[in-house]
Amino acid sequence: MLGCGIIGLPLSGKTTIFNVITGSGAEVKPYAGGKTDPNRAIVEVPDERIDKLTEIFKPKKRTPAMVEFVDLAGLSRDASRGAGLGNAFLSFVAEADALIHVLRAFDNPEVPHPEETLDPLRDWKIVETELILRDLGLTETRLSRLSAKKRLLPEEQLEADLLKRCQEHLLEERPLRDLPLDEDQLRLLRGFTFVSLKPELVVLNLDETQVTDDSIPGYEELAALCESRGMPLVKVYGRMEMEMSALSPDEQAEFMAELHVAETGRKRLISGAYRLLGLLSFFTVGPDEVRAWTLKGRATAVDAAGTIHSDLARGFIRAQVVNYEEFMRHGGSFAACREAGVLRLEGKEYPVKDGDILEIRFNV
Ligand SMILES: Nc1nc2c(ncn2[C@@H]2O[C@H](COP(=O)(O)OP(=O)(O)O)[C@@H](O)[C@H]2O)c(=O)[nH]1
Ligand SMILES: [Mg+2]
Repeated sequence: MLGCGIIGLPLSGKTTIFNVITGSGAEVKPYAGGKTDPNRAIVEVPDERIDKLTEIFKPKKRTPAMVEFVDLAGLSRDASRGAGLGNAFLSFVAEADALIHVLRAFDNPEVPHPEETLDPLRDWKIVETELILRDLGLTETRLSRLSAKKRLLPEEQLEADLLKRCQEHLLEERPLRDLPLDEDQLRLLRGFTFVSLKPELVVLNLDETQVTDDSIPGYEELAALCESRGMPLVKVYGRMEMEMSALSPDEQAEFMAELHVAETGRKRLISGAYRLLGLLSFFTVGPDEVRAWTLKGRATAVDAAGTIHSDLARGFIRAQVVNYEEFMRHGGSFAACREAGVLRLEGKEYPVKDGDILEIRFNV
């Protein structure tokens, strides 16, 4: 299962955001500073398509797509040099497929700020620098090991050249996710589990009083940075939304109207994370089960078949495909889709698209 790690300075609201995501309105656990074992939760990806398909097929079982979230202990300044929970923390970060970086924008006199003042952009840089320094350490260790060799094999030379490029980039204080790399290069780097290479979603944790952008310190610079670096930025009223999940849907709607948000933070965070991970969903439908399956990036019909069962990939003949949108346009009926000629048969190499409804024909 793919997972997102929640990172940020201590007391930025990571556990609060974790509780928003898991929908538990429980009181925030006290600051987990002395703890290295993170909280984990596997949550359902909200997707109205699976709800609609369930209404149509009335299956015995409904299985949505799932993503894991991990609430990590706070990362402090100098963590890459072993300060605080430094290295233990960074090894948990290395396990994640994507990062959710929580920045504190809320003012709360009862909750001390580890850097004393409110400055989300500065906080982002502190944590980002720790990720960069950790990766820099890894490149240096490996490069010095390679340069100690008398002669490099061709693939080692390739690795050394690539690591030098990474090192130069990191020395400019840039995360590796900004470095253009092709698939082969990414494969070469995979074993290092570089933390600054992981895609990042930035969460601005707001207080319920901060409904306008000018009430958020340094908002414009932060938004510009996220824009230029291709990082999605999500504003969430952390504590408020956490408490809200204990309320009735009507009461929730009322609060959301007051805060001028159309969708709950929970939905925006989970959907954002799903997209960030580069995931797409395809569906299988029938009287027994309506199910969303997860694929990563570019995947073919035979990859999809293999996700369901290895037998389906082995004995793959054809996939019957119709996209969800098309299916709904034809009244949610396969017969109508067939008549209209939109129900297609595709071969092994067909690139599966988000929302495809598949039926695999196979023979083993
Ligand atoms: N006023 C206010 N306080 C918040 C908000 N989010 C979190 N807090 C408080 O900040 C403290 C630290 O939050 P927590 O989620 O434990 O931070 P963590 O150390 O990053 O996990 C808790 O006392 C929260 O109640 C918020 O949006 N507004
Ligand atoms: Mg915490």
